[in-house]
Amino acid sequence: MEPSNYRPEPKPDEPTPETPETQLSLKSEHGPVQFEHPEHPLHLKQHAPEKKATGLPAVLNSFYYSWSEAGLIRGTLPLLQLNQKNGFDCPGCAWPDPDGKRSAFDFCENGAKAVAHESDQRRLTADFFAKNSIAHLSRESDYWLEQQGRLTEPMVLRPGATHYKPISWDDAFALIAEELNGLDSPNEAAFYTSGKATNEAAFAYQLFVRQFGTNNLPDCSNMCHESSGAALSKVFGFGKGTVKLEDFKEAELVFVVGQNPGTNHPRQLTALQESKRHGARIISVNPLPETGLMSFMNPQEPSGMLGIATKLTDLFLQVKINGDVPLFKGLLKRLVEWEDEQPGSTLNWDYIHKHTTGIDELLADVRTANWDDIVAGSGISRDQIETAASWVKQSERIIICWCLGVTQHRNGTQNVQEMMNLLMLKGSIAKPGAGPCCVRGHSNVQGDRTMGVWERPKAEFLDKLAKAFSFEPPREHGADSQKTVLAMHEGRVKVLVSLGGNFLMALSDTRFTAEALQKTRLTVRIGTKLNRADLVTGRQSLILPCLGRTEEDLRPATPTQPARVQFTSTENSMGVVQWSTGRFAPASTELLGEPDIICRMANAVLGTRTTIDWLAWADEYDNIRDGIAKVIPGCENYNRDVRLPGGFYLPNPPRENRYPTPTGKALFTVNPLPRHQLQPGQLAMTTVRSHDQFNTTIYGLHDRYRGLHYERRVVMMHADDIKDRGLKPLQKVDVTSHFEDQQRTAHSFVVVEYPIPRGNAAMYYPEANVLIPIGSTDSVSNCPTFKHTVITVAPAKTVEL
Ligand SMILES: Nc1nc2c(c(=O)[nH]1)N[C@H]1C(S)=C(S)[C@@H](COP(=O)(O)OP(=O)(O)OC[C@H]3O[C@@H](n4cnc5c(=O)[nH]c(N)nc54)[C@H](O)[C@@H]3O)O[C@H]1N2
Ligand SMILES: Nc1nc2c(c(=O)[nH]1)N[C@H]1C(S)=C(S)[C@@H](COP(=O)(O)OP(=O)(O)OC[C@H]3O[C@@H](n4cnc5c(=O)[nH]c(N)nc54)[C@H](O)[C@@H]3O)O[C@H]1N2
Ligand SMILES: [Mo]
Repeated sequence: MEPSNYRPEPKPDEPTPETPETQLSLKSEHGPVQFEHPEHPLHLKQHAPEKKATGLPAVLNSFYYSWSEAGLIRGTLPLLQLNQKNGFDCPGCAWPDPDGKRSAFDFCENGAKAVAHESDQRRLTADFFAKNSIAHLSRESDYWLEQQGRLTEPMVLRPGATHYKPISWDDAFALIAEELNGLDSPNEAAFYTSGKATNEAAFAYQLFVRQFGTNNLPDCSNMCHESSGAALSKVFGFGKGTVKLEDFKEAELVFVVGQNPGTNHPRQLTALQESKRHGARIISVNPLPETGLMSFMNPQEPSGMLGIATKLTDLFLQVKINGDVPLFKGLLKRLVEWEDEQPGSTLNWDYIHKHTTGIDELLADVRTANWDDIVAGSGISRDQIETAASWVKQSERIIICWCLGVTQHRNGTQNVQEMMNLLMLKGSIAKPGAGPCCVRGHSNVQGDRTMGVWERPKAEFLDKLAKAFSFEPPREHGADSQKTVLAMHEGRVKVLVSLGGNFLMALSDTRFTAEALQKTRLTVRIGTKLNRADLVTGRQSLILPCLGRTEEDLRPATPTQPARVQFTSTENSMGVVQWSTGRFAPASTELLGEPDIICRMANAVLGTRTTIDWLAWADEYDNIRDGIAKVIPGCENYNRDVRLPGGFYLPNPPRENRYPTPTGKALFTVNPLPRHQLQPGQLAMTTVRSHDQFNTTIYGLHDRYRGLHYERRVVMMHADDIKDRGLKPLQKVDVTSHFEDQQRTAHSFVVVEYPIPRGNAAMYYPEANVLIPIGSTDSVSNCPTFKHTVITVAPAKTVEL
């Protein structure tokens, strides 16, 4: 088998302060730094996309990758503990674990890679930072940076310094306190969260930030499912999906929209297989024929290991990029036509009358929608819409699953709302086998929101926080991720603290975000591995290394107490909260748990201005959980319930047909067809993840299912679109994006022929982020339009990168 990972050699040359700025680098007081690194290690190899997902190759790949990163023992043991009731929560995606018995192999290839990446045997020591300037490091690829191993001790980059130097934890916290307390207003600081942070870390963090005095709590959710939260809150009065894992057995029809589960949520394929085995049909809606959607070999079954696959998708609707509102409007229109022809035949009036408002406006909108616009906008024929609509008509129990292909658009919120209209017309909610299934990304992104990490907190939440901790939290809404970048760029935000993640590479408009970061006084990142956000920094920068999920957070014995292990807890995509505890020796004795770091930081920054004994919280996470119990609905007995085997479900009103909207009913919404006016030569471009990455962390250079190997700087295009532009497959090109009167160019990509609709293109995230305009966001949720950028593609010019 081809290796999933490879080890490039570092470049020996050291840039000098005189090195000129290039397309990809900026000057800074720390030397010239590259905010992006184009990597062409080997030549692109393209095979036909694979036809079946998972099975033996995936299991072999898991072990192969784990052993090469972590060694035989440290590589294998964590895999067997993944997602077990007494093990740790998978640091990969947020797909839930079964409530009942769990198989020892209940992990997926990509969960295994996430674990192995953390179990890395290599170490980044002070010596490494002494040898390598940040200018030098920035000339290495993102892949190379994370390959250097685990961070082992706190490091600081001082004003004008070219190298990071070690700093003690206490001095690091003192520096943060000095910078934060020196600001003119608490709103001059922002506190980012990546969705891996556990509930304890998230709760302590948001409380610290609010006691400090701001709601500037941007998070990765702002760039991810913000549109889902906005839509679900408006429609149902509650921002989460309602489906449980067992519902998949009872569904008659399952939609999978804008999602690539074979790569990003592999364990979802088992649930879809269950649906099929219980007689359900599956409709997939995607511009790309993703392998995992089509058929699946279950690695937990002998037949799956032998390569016998279950066909998953019964109807593949290959929508155009952003064709989802037109498609769903077509389905709604056909249902309403049948209902108008034969009243009572198609819609669930009982549900509509009892539980909803707004039906008249919806019917008027749907009746006047034009079939030509629907077909042109969606790219789906009347015949296919007819088939899909007839299946909807015949089904009472419908699940709609969706992810980023739906949310990251200018009308992402409306995409979700239009899908919810369909469920509501059919009364397909609040019953077994039916409802919205909003498939979350990061393993605890949903939990972080539950715990209060949100820049626009509700008044009730702040009231409870105020009462529980006797302080007056700030009421003014804070900045989300996009607004934080703009505020840093304008000099209004001067300190950025990141709880995990990679703010630089995850955000849109990489050059603009890099400039914004460089204008700050201090950037702080709590992380496990080095990434580019540690190299494109403020005037000063701190790297605070933390324990990973797999590692034991051990408190040694004291004269008064025996040794204790601290555990944490997370919430999955379906609202189940459970504990997670690492079993392995930490990568370094200097590492601290994330909650520990946050509480010590809070103690240093807030000093006597706090009502909380932060050091007691740092020492014993039960104290944090007692705090959670006072504030978060459904967590009243948190310390007890979280210890239950398999955890507990959080309350979910719409699951019980209760809708906490202003009217107490679910709301039908009217969602206009998006209008896109592409000029001649332009394409609509979407960004996707490969099979060998977790967000900005690149594990290797194989996108196995799509058949693309050894190159990530690709533009997937329809064969005729390549020909029309006088290009050839595998030709080197430059890509330019067009937004308002702005243009951005990304150099040195390769065109590949791919079965994608005409007029569409796909590129990988994060390489394409230089093209995504900072100002292009969803009009309601402000989520960046990562799935729709207007581009042109032209033969490559030779430029100095
Ligand atoms: N292994 C692995 N697992 C992950 C992640 C990872 O990077 N690696 N990331 C995690 C995170 S944070 C998240 S949020 C999720 C992301 O999970 P996904 O949403 O599956 O991730 P993407 O690769 O962005 O895929 C989006 C899908 O939408 C399709 N698409 C693009 N544009 C459109 C459109 O206009 N309409 C429709 N209907 N479809 C469209 C694409 O072809 C692609 O199949 O996965 C999580 N799990
Ligand atoms: N073009 C484009 N851009 C996108 C997207 C897209 O689809 N297209 N998707 C968006 C989405 S959905 C998301 S969620 C964001 C992701 O944005 P982020 O969450 O900010 O990015 P990640 O790549 O997940 O973060 C990786 C880093 O997290 C750190 N890390 C890993 N494990 C731990 C841990 O246990 N603790 C701590 N403290 N740190 C840890 C490591 O140092 C690693 O380098 O990107 C967004 N950006
Ligand atoms: Mo995400």
